[in-house]
Amino acid sequence: MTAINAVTDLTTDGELGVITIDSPPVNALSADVRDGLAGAMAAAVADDAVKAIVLICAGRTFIAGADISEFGKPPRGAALHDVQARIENSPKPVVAAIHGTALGGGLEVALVAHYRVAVLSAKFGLPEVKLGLLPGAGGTQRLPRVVGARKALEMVTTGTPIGAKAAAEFGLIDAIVDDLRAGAIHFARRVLAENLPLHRVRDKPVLGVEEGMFDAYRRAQAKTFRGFEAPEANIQCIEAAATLPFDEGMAVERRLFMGLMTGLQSKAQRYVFFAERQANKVDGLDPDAPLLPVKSVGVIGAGTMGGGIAMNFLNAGVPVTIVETRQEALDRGVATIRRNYDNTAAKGRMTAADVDTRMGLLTPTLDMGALKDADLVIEAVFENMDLKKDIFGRLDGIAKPGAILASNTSYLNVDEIAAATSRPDHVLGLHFFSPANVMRLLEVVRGAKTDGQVLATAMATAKTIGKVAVVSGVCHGFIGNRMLEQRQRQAMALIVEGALPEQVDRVLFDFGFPMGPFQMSDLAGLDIGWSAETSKGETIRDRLCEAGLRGQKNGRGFYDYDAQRNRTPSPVAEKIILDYAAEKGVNRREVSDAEILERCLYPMVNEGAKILEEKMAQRASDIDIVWINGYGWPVYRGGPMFWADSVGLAKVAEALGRYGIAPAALLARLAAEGKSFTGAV
Ligand code: 3H9
Repeated sequence: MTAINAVTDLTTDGELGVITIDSPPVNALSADVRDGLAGAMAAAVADDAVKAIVLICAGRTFIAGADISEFGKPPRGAALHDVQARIENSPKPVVAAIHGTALGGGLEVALVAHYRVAVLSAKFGLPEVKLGLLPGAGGTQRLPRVVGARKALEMVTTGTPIGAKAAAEFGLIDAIVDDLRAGAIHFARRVLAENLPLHRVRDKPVLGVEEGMFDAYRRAQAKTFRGFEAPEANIQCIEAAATLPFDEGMAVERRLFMGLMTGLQSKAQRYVFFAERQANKVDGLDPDAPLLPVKSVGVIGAGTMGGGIAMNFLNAGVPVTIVETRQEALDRGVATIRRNYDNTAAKGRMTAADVDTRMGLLTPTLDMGALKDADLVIEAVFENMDLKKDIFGRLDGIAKPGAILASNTSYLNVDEIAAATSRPDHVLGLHFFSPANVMRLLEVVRGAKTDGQVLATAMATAKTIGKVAVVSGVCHGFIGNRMLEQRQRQAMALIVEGALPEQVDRVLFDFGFPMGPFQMSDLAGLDIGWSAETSKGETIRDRLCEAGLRGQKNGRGFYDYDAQRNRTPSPVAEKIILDYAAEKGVNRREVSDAEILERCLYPMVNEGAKILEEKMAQRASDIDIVWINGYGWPVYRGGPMFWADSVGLAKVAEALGRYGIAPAALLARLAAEGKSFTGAV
């Protein structure tokens, strides 16, 4: 064996040279890996005894891409294009042996090998678009030469990987093998024995190019790609592959790649990639400490939230006992879960057998005593402190010792809820976002007495059910809703001062949110938390509700909705707003789009700063993860704290002052020192 460097070695197996990369965790193409690969290729080519070369990785995966942490730093080591040229132009056949995830630069390296074999569980993709990038190592030019223009277009613009079976059907791999190393060696021997040619993907034509296909694709995906720069650049690269000679296509790829790489969107998306992984880490907790078991779950309340929460665990194969107080409510809740699954099955995303398996894991009951064996119980009843305290008091007498007791409250004081039990150390908040089976965010609310192991178990559990978990301290509305409140307050003030709901919504939609605050209110229902008996007609919301406006559910809110949910501004709502302003003696004025944006978003940033000051969030990037995954903040703007950094904190602080809002101490200090929240812009 020859160690080429710390992460690469070259061994021989008869007439074969086997290059092994071993660079945990994911064999990313760091400078060391590139150097190692270049050195190993040179050594293997120079060795007359070596007739063919196998490229394989140790650990959990084949190369999972470029090393994202190197981006934006001064270049080091061998250039990836040079390493690839060594492989592609090798006079000896190179067989890439793939397991795990051959992603991005990893797949691009595999694409310069002359042959590719993989195990059945392997996955192949070009996910660069998710980082605001495009495959910059020839992926956009080589992939369509293998899988055809259409499939390549889909793969580079969605970033979604394909499995080994599909890869074999598309000709992306030449064989599926059981034992990777043995299978690859066998394949390489066959190449030699049968004197198979040195296939170079670059020499192939792009198949499946159709007149107008790129513009048709742009039109079809316009809504999904709205605001993002990378999908369009990816499309242009595939278009170049389809219309230009290989080297010219490569030049287009290079130019567009550099444009994206140096831009703010990709910087934001790369930041979010690491922020998301960081969010799951709890400062001060040993990541290797043992966790509590979560093998069975209880859910109290079979309403929209309870049902959605239950589905997360059923999907992960964890049995759920769901408790209601009335049979009718229980039946309705269970029927809703089944209907959701049936709908998924009807769309072909699940089989009928999958539906049965999941429903088979669900035990509906009216008896709270049935929760005695549950490892984790999540209460999801409506927001009422007395009710929650009563439930937790009773649960305390039922749940086994060591069980985790969680509340899905979105605002209430988790410590007060915990105090209703004799084991506040085993109580925390698990704040799911609606629809709970779809939304990725989970706020894990750490009470004053929550035990570290309980918290760590909650974080790990979140990961097993596919959520992005963020730790929040106990404060009103936690991280997300606490900041949302600031935006809502400003939005309401703006429509009194002179804007109209559609203007405010348009500004936030154009910023990149899926909808603005008034559309959101209509969707949620204007009457949430409102009652006719107690309404004093004091707020615009009171008056809208008193006038019978309820939002989307009755087709009348800030907007009127037709049967297809198309919306037009509501003249009734507008009159209520104008009357209200007149009554308050407000002299309505023209409000600029810039003011709307600043007033809706800067106070949120300010609240984020307070949340950090009070240590309610562990780090600024956690706040960004909350807003991206729970509230539709556009990922290409990196979340409110990253965005504020990109605007400049001095500018944010100055504008807040101009609007009569005192900047938080942390914001003021960072602004004065010329610093930032995230250090990432
Ligand atoms: C690219 O290739 C550009 C090219 O076109 C070339 C242009 C010239 N770099 O996700 P996990 C770390 S762009 C650096 O928890 P999993 C990650 O931060 C790249 N670090 O594991 C984490 O660190 P920590 C295209 C990376 O098993 C640890 O590895 N490729 C990279 O759930 C474990 O990660 C991609 O976009 C990286 N590329 O999932 C693939 N990848 O433990 C990105 C991971 O300190 N990666 N890390 O928190 C993934 O999608 C997932 O990590 C993967 C494993 C599926 C591979």
